Amino acid sequence: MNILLLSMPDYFEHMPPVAVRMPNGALTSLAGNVDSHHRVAVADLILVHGRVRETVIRLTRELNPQVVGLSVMTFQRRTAARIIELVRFLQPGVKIVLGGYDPGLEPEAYRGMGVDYIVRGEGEVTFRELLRALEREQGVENICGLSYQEGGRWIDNPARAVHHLEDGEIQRPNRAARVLAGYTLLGRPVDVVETSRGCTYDCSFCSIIQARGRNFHTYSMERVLEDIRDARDHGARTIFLVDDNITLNVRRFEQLCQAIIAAGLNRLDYFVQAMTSAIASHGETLAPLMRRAGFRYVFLGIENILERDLEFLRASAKNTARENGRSQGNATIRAIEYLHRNKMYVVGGLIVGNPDDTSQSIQANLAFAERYVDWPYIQHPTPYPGTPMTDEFRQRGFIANEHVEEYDGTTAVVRSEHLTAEEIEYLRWKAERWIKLHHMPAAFRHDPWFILRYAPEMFAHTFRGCTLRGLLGLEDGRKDFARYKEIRREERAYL
Ligand code: B12
Ligand code: SF4
Repeated sequence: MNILLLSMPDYFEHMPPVAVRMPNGALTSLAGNVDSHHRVAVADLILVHGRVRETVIRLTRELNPQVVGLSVMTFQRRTAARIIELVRFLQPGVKIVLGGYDPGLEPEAYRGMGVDYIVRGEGEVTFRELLRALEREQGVENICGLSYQEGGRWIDNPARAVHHLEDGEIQRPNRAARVLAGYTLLGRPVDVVETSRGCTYDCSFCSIIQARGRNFHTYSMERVLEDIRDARDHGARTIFLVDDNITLNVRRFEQLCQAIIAAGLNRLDYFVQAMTSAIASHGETLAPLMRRAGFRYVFLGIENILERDLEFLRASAKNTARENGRSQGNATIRAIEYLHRNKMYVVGGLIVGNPDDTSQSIQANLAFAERYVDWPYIQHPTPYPGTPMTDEFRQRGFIANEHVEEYDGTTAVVRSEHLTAEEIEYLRWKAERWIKLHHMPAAFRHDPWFILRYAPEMFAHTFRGCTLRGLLGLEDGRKDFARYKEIRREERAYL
């Protein structure tokens, strides 16, 4: 069968396509796990975000797919609906399959969209079994993790158990299936690699617990190294490790760093997401190893610097430093110091606009970001399907915006007890633009040609909507903000 797999073009404020165009790891993993006689094409539509309609038409004509799969996050739901409509029009008999966090956690939202199947949870085995059933014209009632229509009503098969990656059943991603080019992270070709799946924490803003429960499974070190080599051989110079929480097992993470060094793969740049507690508690040995292995940017899940907010986010435990099992207080500054001492950059993940936030509590977090982090990645709490936070916001009547295409993390869609959603977003937006500029000299030293060439575009993106008068304080900054919001609204119409 011919299979076309698409990821959505929608991006959010911190990932302007001029600087960041990341591949979707799910699609190549699915492509690597279908039976080998299928012809699979993977298209990450972020690579053509200004030409989505033309590209989908072209690919559908060229490939003539019998199956089209879409990977969708919540804020991409409206774009997914439009792509489904287009594909249906072009190829009426095609089978359309959805997967990813949003269809998996809120399948009901997709039921009127002309979709045939929804894969809930991990997709490799479910998708392979679905293709086999379609090919053999068999029923799908025994395929776990699948939702499908029968006689006009939707049936949800039982959930599929979380995969134990250790058994080697899940094959490496098939990167050769990609049919579009141009992935980049600040000018360097980038690829994504997984070393583990899952997490045992339960932060209230995270979709993972509802999606797969609290567990942690790992691929073998050999497989991880082969995967990194494959990414490199396909042109990557930066590797983004997309593990949910690689720092759950620090010992294994240290072994991974050693294995990367021993295999000579440390000339690549690495980007990883980490918990502050793990870095603070093990930084003495872990941070120098990470540096030697090539880690350059570490996304730290700081979440918030105030204990009250950390409690709401259920993120206190993962931000507590420990020594010999005893709490040593908040881990954030210690983690940042270890990373900086070892010449790594901190991407600071913070969440502001929580239910009891005031202007002062938000400002305290923004001031912290300005002082300590290299690249701010500040978001607002967003009521994604199935997160504990969503229930709480709903109960308190704080959800101010039900347009899910705006649930991108940097659009405030919930208010706090003291502030409107708009005010929360304005405070963050106003401060964060300037904090981002601090990192430009470091980015320039690493990739001077890219920065020279694209700095004007990156600057224009960061300051969209702003006038010189506004920037100089001669005009109310809220006018700039209103223009920015309007530009953002228009940008969201990808096709
Ligand atoms: C790594 C990561 C990123 C990276 C890389 C993204 C990329 N291009 O790969 C970065 C940091 C860039 C990122 C950014 C964002 N992310 Co993100 N990210 C993740 C993370 C940690 C892992 C995703 C991953 O690659 N996993 C590995 C692959 C193999 O697994 P998978 O994606 O789960 O796919 C499996 C199944 O879902 C399924 N499947 C998926 N698609 C399809 C399609 C078909 C057809 C089928 C059959 C099956 C299927 O099968 C796959 C294989 O088993 C997740 C999850 C988490 N626990 O937090 C969040 C997550 C996906 N991100 C999320 C969000 C919201 C974002 C952002 C909007 C903002 C943010 N919070 O950072 C931006 C948007 C990016 C953009 N487009 O502009 C949310 C999505 C929530 C939702 N309900 O939509 C998650 C779940 C985190 C959360 N908040 O809970 N993200
Ligand atoms: S530690 Fe990270 S992956 Fe784990 S529940 Fe919290 S946010 Fe999600």
